Amino acid sequence: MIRMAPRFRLYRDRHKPFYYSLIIFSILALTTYIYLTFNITKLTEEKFVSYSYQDLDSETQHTFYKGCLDIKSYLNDASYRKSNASFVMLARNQELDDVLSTLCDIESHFNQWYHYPYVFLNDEPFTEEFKQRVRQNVTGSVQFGTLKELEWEFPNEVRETIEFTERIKDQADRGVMYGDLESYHKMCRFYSGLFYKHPLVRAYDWYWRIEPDVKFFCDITYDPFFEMERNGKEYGFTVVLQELYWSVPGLFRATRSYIRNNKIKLGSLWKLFAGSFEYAQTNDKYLEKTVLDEKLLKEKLEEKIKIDRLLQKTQKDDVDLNNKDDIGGLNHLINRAQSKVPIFDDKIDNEVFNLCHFWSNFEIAKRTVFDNPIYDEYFKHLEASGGFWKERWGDAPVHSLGLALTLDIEQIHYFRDIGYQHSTIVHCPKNAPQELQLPYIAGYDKFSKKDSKYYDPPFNVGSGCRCECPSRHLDIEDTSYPCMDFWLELAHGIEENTNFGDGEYFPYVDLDQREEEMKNEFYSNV
Ligand SMILES: Nc1nc2c(ncn2[C@@H]2O[C@H](COP(=O)(O)OP(=O)(O)OP(=O)(O)O)[C@@H](O)[C@H]2O)c(=O)[nH]1
Ligand SMILES: *[C@@H]1O[C@H](CO)[C@@H](O)[C@H](O)[C@H]1NC(C)=O
Ligand SMILES: *[C@@H]1O[C@H](CO)[C@@H](O)[C@H](O)[C@H]1NC(C)=O
Ligand SMILES: [Mg+2]
Repeated sequence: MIRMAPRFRLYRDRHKPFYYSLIIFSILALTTYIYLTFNITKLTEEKFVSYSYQDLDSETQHTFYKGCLDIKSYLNDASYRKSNASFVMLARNQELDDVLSTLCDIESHFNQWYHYPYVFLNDEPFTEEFKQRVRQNVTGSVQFGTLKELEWEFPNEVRETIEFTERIKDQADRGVMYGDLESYHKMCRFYSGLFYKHPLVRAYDWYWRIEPDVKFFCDITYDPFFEMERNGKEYGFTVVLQELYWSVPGLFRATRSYIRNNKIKLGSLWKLFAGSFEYAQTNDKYLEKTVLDEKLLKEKLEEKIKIDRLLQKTQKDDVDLNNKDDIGGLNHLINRAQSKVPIFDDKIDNEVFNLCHFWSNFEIAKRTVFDNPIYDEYFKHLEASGGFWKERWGDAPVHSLGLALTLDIEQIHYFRDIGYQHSTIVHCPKNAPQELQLPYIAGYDKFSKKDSKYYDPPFNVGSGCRCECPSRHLDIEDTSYPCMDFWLELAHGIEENTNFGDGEYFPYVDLDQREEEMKNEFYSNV
């Protein structure tokens, strides 16, 4: 699987003997290298091959297609119908250039063939110039909407408090990213709980959220809305990563209290965002609080077994301080007396937020994943807690936790074949093999493109169509630890150490049983 540097240059010249020994040495080194790599790879189950070079598909989670499709026949297929969908972008008038740059990417890579409409939203009216230039540069219809003051601003009773200004200001002192920008808080609140209620957004069943100054790198030759619908998907993402802890310290507590008070039965997507402390089933209160994983289980059970044995011996007055086992038991007893039961500040209902979330500046989703009573009430609950201004809750973690209230992992789609960049974060796939690439045919002359020699080279397990990734980019897929790992475990149904069913976690191991097994192992030959 590992690919080696494509070419290296040897300087053939005068010193032939040196040259030959160099070749022999190289061959030896190479053989050793291949041998070692092969074995290491086998030993570590290919852990060292970056995700971006691997086939990550599973039966339920895979790209809809590999490479490019013939768009004409796709559109003419009897089963195809255009979805009830639109793009949605919130933007300011002064961002026009960045807006056009995004539109250019969207049109040239996708919409020139599909002509989906656009909805633009702004807290102020869009200028004529903005509207005109946008209309000139897209191939779908465009609607411009404003937000009534009530939707955009925080509620009056909140804005009038001194605490409101103070809390936003003090986030600057505490170094919360964007924390002291009131407009940023408003934007996060708007995207968290209001955009899907806007009449222009409600006029469609599906939406694709885009932002000014984002980039797309690959051609999307199929209709993502239609494919999601036909594959039972409701929410699609391109980037999953961890949130900055200090922007959301209270979000998980507020979310859990909503779940508890409303007896919400969670979807299996919850497992992507919540870590569970429900590890061991036991009546022993001490062990229940301390055994949180397999390593602690071994440690703490051994301790318990040895202490129990020592105590038994004490009763029979049979303790022998020259006996290694008895001394061991004593040491365990002392260790236990000195050790503290761990306290977790953020352990709520036996769970912790792992900070993973889908990055919401890109979303392709069914509107009703948010526009439904459960999510709506959830937003109201969050709003009432004040977290959108007391802290700087982003719409991304709010969306993710909110989605997990209702959705199962199978309803989520990873658009791995869509190359995307927002700020410095890039996901860009490897191109599918050559036989799955097709020549580019412009839907509109103005989008005529560069020569195919500029496309990235094909790759045996790639999925992209005519991608031109930024050179030497570090893919977020390879750096988004631990979220990508969690996603892949769930996508492949191989997550370990968790039992989740009926909307909640339950203990993973029976501690009494493990204790019996361990005891037998220790004392079988006594
Ligand atoms: N109309 C309007 N749009 C806004 C406002 N604040 C943010 N937005 C839009 O909301 C989206 C996200 O806001 P940004 O400030 O770019 O947030 P970000 O992308 O997380 O942060 P950056 O990395 O700084 O770009 C963009 O589409 C902005 O145009 C606002 O006050 N008014
Ligand atoms: C937008 O359209 C106008 C008029 O067709 C054109 O002159 C301009 O170059 C376009 N801008 C972009 C960014 O495509
Ligand atoms: C699209 O969906 C919206 C919201 O569900 C609905 O009101 C509208 O009639 C639909 N449009 C079409 C063309 O089906
Ligand atoms: Mg931005």
